Formats: sequence, C-alpha cells, structure tokens
Amino acid sequence: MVRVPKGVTVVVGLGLSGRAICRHLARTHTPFMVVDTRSEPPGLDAFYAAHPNVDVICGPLTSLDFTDAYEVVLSPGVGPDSPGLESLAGRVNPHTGEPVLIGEMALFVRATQAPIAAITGSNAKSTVTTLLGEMAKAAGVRAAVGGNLGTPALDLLAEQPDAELYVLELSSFQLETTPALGAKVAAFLNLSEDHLDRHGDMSAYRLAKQRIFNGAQYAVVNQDDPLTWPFQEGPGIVSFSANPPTDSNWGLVWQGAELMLMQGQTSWVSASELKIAGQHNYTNALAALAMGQALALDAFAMVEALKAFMGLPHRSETVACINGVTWINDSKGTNVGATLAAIEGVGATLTGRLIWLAGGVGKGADFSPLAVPLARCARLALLFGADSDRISDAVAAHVPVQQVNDLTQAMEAAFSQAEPGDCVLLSPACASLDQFPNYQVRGDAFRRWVESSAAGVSL
Ligand code: UMA
Ligand code: ADP
Repeated sequence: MVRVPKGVTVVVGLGLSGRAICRHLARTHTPFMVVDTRSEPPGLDAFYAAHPNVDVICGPLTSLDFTDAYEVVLSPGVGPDSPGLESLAGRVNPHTGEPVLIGEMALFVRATQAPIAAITGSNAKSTVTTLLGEMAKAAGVRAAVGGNLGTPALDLLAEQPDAELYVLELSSFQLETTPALGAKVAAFLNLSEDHLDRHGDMSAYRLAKQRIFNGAQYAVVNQDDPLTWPFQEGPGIVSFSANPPTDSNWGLVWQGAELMLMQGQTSWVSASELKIAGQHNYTNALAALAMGQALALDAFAMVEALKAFMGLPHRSETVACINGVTWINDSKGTNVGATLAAIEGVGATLTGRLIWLAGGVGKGADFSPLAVPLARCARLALLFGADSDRISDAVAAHVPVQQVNDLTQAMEAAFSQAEPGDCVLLSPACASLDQFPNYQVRGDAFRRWVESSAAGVSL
C-alpha cells in the first residue's frame, strides 16, 4: 500500500476534469499526486510531459493509504462511495473547514469572487447554460461558460480570469462533491430517472442535485416539477412553468393563435419568433430568462439573444428531409425524460408516423413511461445495443419492435420502411458507451449516414 505523503492533495482521475484540477493545483503551487483506477488512463504520456515531477499511480484506490492526505479531489466519474475511499467519509480538513473528500467545484468556489450562475437538472442543462451565456454576452457581460459542458470549470478560471460571470452546467456527479456553491442564481430545471447506477435511487440523485442551492441567492425552479424546489428556505424563489404564470413568475400563455412567453402579466416574446421549437424548449427559454433577470441582465438584449438562438447539435436537430421523411438527431437524448420530450415534440407536428431508433446503456432506467407515447405516434421501434432487450420488454406490447445489432442496421431498416410524412428519430434514451465513444460520435454517425443516403436519392 502506498502512503500519501503528509500534506499532499490527491487528484482522483486523469480525464478532462482531473487534468483541469491538476493544472489548477500546479498554478496555485499546491503539492499533489494523482491516482487513476484504470491501468492505462487516456493521455497519460501527455500528462507526464506536462507534469514531469508529479507521481501518478494507476490502479485501485484501495492501494493508497489516505491518512496523511491534505485533501482528495475526485473526478466526477468516480463516486465518493468507491472502494478505497471509506476512510475519508466524514473527515473534515481543519484548514478549509470542508470535507477532505471534495470535487473540482470546491476548488473553483475558493478561487473566484465573480458571481456564478449554475444550472442542473436531468435534462436541458446544456441548452439553458448555452442560452444564458449568449444572453449575458449580448447584454455586454464578460461571461465564461462551461462546467459539465465544454470547458471544465477550473480551466475557465485560467482562460477567462477577467470574467464578470461564470455560467456553469453542473451534473449530479459534480454537485455531490461540492460543499457550498454560493451561486448568485442556481436553477434546477427538472428531475427524471438518470444515473441510478451511480446514485442508487431517485432520492439520492435528487439530494445530489439539491446541493446546487447551498448558499444560493436566487433559486430558479420548475413550477410543474415539485422535486426541483429547494428543501430549505434561503434563496429567493422564481419559478417557470409550461402553464400560465403565477404572480411574477414565468410561464406560457396562449393569446389567440400565439403562444407567449410571459412573466406575470407581461409578454416577453412569442414562441413563433424563436428558432428553437417544442414546449420543452419554450420552458428552457423561460428558465434562462428568469436566471438572466436575477442577474440583472438587460431585458432587450436577452430577448434578442433568445430569438437568435438556434439550439445545440444532437438535441432534436433536424438533419434532413429525404423523400418526405424527416430525420432527427436527438443523440443527446440519453435518458427516458429527454426521449419523452423529443417524442412529444416530434409527435405534435407529425403528419405520418414515428420510426424510433433507440438503445445503448440504459443506466438502470425504467423504460415503461415510453410505451404510451409510442403507442400514440410510432410505426416501429428499432432497438440496438446493450439494453435493447430491456427496452423491448417495456414497449413491445404497445409498438412493433425490431431488434438489430447497431445504429447502421437500424438506419437501414428505417430507410426501407419509412413512408412520406414519417419521421425517423434517433433519441436513444440510453448512454452510447457500449458502441460509441460518446453521444456526439453517435449523433455524427447518424448525420453522416443520412447525408450519404440523401446524396443517393433525388430530393
Ligand atoms: N474513470 C475511471 N477511473 C478513474 C477516473 C475515471 O474508471 O480513476 C472513468 C469514469 O468512471 C468514467 C470515465 O472514466 O467512465 C470518465 O470519468 P471522468 O471523471 O474522468 O470524466 P471527465 O473526462 O473528467 O469528464 C467529466 C464529465 N464526465 C463525467 O462526469 C462522467 C464530462 O461530462 C464533463 O464534460 C467533463 O468532466 C468536464 O467537466 C460528460 C458526461 O457524460 C459530458 N456527464 C454526465 C452527464 O452529462 O450526464 C454526468
Ligand atoms: P443536458 O445537458 O441536461 O443533457 P441538453 O440541453 O443537452 O441537456 O438536452 C439533452 C436532451 O434533453 C436532449 O435530448 C433534448 O432534446 C432534451 N431536452 C431539452 N430540454 C428538455 C426539457 N425541458 N425537458 C426534457 N427534455 C429536454
């Protein structure tokens, strides 16, 4: 067993966050060493080149004795309950007053005085984070945007040290190891099943996400999803809803044929003026507006940024229309809640039927909520990947199912069976990691296949 030298910080994991943590510790002249449970973590040679004097141990955490460690900074992909970390549970660092076991965000909070706008939720985090970042920039605020999306938070500090605002997407994994975020405004957008393989059950998953409100000045919550509300009083609460707003909160109201995004009695913008579509995206826009107002961003600039916002790739993104069949890439639909939103969004405008492409790593989810919406609008479910049997068991009584080996076979089958007016939707309700490096590569594979098929037919 290797004993951690006295006063040394241990970084667990050499992924994107781990390397950002190491760079931060090097910048702040903090003595540290690294452990990664994998025998060959990615980028090890480049790491040695950048940090020639840092010890790296590749192997189980149980091979380390953490007794003398100053603190242990976990990468988000490594749970605080992992074997080998037991001795750290409940231990407090007398110098910081915080737990010895922390994550990247604890270091981030210590290192900046600039206000933080933090966004969590099972779905829509990246969309709202990006949109709020665009709104802040349109309002003339130097905003740095990242976290679970894009640039790791600690790298933002180095890349944009003069930022006036940090807009951060935070996952439950990151929040689990964040003692007190102290955000100016924190949003908890929605809660549906995800990451149960890591958190165990929904209440532990919710508890991790609730930490976003620790020390927050304002909380933006979902009026239609009570589980997003803070447990404790403290932050000023502002809500958004898919229904008409209460008091000075945010909501959606039909005014004749126009759906309006409103705050209380005030109309801000009509849905028809936006480039993003679907009720879920209108509530995402409301959440960003509510956060922007809490940050005192200029209202006109926020609306202009919202009108210009095209949405993000891989999120209900229309890739092509071939022979009257629309192909939609929702590869970021990696859980049941996201896929439900995609099916409902597409279903609302469909003249034909839906051909649904799904499968991958289900993360222990219950797929049965998909059965009724599929029965309403789907012609066929084409299932592939590790959990295709489980998805089939959940939906086969409601929609015809065909199980195939992979995404390419699913697309070939969809191409030959789709009829004009149909929509082929890749919204897998699963992580991609059994067959792809990540959801982007999966979405890009979908796009490439569609584009090469489009090249072979007259449109
Ligand atoms: N791993 C080990 N042993 C280790 C360290 C990591 O086996 O010692 C494994 C993890 O179990 C995981 C993989 O390596 O399977 C990557 O884990 P990591 O913590 O090193 O991940 P990073 O590369 O640092 O990326 C993380 C986020 N990934 C995770 O939380 C799993 C990225 O979010 C994030 O963009 C990045 O930090 C920068 O902040 C990705 C993600 O999938 C997009 N997030 C999940 C989600 O959005 O649902 C939470
Ligand atoms: P996250 O960063 O939380 O994964 P994204 O903005 O990347 O969120 O969107 C992920 C998935 O969630 C996409 O498939 C998208 O279509 C879907 N989605 C977007 N907004 C919502 C919402 N308000 N409710 C449910 N699903 C949503």
